[in-house]
Amino acid sequence: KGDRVAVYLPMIPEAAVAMLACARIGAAHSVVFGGFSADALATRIQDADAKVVITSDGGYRRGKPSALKPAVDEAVTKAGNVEHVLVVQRTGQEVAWDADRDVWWHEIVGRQSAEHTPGAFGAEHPLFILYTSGTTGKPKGILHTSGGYLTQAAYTHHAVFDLKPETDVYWCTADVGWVTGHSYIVYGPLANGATQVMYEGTPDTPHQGRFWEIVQKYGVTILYTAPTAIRTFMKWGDDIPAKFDLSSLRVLGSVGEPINPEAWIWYRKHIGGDRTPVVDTWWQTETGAMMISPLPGVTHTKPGSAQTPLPGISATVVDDEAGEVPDGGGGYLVLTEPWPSMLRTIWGDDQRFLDTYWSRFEGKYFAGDGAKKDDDGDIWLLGRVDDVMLVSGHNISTTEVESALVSHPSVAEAAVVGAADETTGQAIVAFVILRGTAAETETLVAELRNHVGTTLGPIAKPKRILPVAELPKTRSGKIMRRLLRDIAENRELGDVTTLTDSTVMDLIQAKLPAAPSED
Ligand code: 7RM
Repeated sequence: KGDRVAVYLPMIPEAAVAMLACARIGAAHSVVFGGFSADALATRIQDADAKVVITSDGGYRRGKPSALKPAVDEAVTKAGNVEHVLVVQRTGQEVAWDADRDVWWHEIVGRQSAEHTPGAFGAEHPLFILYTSGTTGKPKGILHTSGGYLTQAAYTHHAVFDLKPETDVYWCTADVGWVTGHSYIVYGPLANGATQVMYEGTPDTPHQGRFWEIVQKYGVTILYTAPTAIRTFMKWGDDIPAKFDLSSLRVLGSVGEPINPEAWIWYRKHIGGDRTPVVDTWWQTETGAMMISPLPGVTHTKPGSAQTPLPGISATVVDDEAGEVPDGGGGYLVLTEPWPSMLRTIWGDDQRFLDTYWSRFEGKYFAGDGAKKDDDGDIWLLGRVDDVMLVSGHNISTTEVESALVSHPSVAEAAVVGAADETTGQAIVAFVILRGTAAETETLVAELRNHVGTTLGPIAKPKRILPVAELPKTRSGKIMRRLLRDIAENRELGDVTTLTDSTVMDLIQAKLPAAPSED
C-alpha cells in the first residue's frame, strides 16, 4: 500500500489486470505507453520512484513481434530503485534475464489463490499517476485518487454513451497508456459492467478495413475514437467502411482534439449510417474524465462543437481579465467549480500544480485551451492556447484555419502554426495533406489560400501552404505543432521522443526550400 508500480505493456488484457491489481492493494500505478523509449520510461520510473515494473517480452505491431523488455532493462539500470520486474510472456521472443530481479508472470500468477479481498482505502487514496508530456521541460505526473475519479469515470461512461451494459458491445480504440484508456477502457466500462473490445494493433494491418471488420465481427454498438483516426479513414476512402456491416453501431464518440465539422459529418454518415448521434467529448488527463459533451438523444448536436458542460460540471469561457465572455465571444476555457475526478496535484511538485492550473485566473482552473461560445452559448474548442497565432494584432485559432482548409475537397488533413514574421508579428504557415486525387500545384495552393480567406476573412489567409505526406503526431494522435513551428522558423527540432514516427520530420524538412507564396 502506498508504493508505486510502473506498467509498460502492450494492449493486452494483462494491462487492465495489472492496473486493477494495483488498485486492489492500494499501490498507485503509473502506466507508461509501450511505444515510449527507454529514456522516457526511466524518467517516469525515477520521478514516481516505482519499486516494481510490469512489462512483457514484447507486443505485436503491424503483425510482427516488437520487443519491450530491452527498454525496461535499460531504464531500470538508469533509474535505481526497482526491485522486481514482472514479465508477461506475449511474443515468446528471446529476453535477457536477471534472475534476482525478473519474474515471469505465468510462473507466479497461476499459483496464486483465486480469492483476494481487496483492501479498503479512503476516497482520497492515490489511485494512479499518469505523465503528460507538457510543452516544455519535465513531464508532469498527474495524480488521481480513488473515490471521485471512479465516480466520474463511471457516471460519464454511462451517461455520455447511453450505456446498456446487458446488450452493448463497447469499443474504445485508445491505448491504455493514454488517459482515455485509463478512464474509458479500464475504470469506467469495467465499473459499469460493460462488454468491450480491446484491440492490440493498428487500423491498417492487415488491411485498411480492420476497424470495420472488428465492428462487424463483434457487433460493436458504441465506438469511441479520435479525430486523427477519423481523418485518416476519410483519406483512405468511403468505399472501405462501405464493405462492412456497421448497422450494429448506435453511438459514436470522439476525443483528443477538436473534431472539424467535415470529419464529424463524415463519421456520422459513413460510419454511423446517418443514424447515430456523435458525441464530441472534451476533457484532459488532468480532469480525469469527460467534462464537456453532448448527451446522445438529449442534446441537439452541432458538428464541431463539444457544446455543454455535463451535469455537475461548471465550465465557461473568460477573457484576459477573467471576465466571462458573452455568447458569441471567445477567450480561454476555465472550470469554475471543483469536480469529482479533478487531479489532486502534480506528483512531487505542488508548486508546479498551482502555477500551471490555478495562477492564471484566481479561483478558476485554467485548462490551457482556447474556446468560444456561439450564439446559443455552446462551447467550441479552439486548440491549445500555446498554439494560438497572433497576426497583425489579431488572435487566430489554429483549429479554425485547419477546419477551413479541411473543408476544401482537396485537403485531407491540415496543421497550422504561427511563424515569426517581421511585418505581421506572426505569419500563418499551413502544412496540408492532400487527398489522393489532388495534384500538388501552385494553382491549388493559391486556391486553398483564397478558400481560407473567403471562409474566415483575409487576415486568416495562410502566408505559406506546404503540401506534405504526413504530419508529426503524438501517440494519442495530437499534432505536434511545436515541431512544425521549429520547421517554419528554420530552427533545430526540439524534443521528438513522443512522436509516433520521427522520420515524418525528415520528409517535411525536405519540402522546405519551396518559395513562400505571398500576396
Ligand atoms: C482526453 C485527452 C487534453 C487536451 C485538451 C484539448 C485536447 C481533448 C478534445 C480536445 C477539442 C475535444 N486528454 N482535446 N479532447 N480538444 N475537443 N473533444 O485528450 O490530456 O491527452 O489532452 O486535448 O486541447 O486540453 S489529454
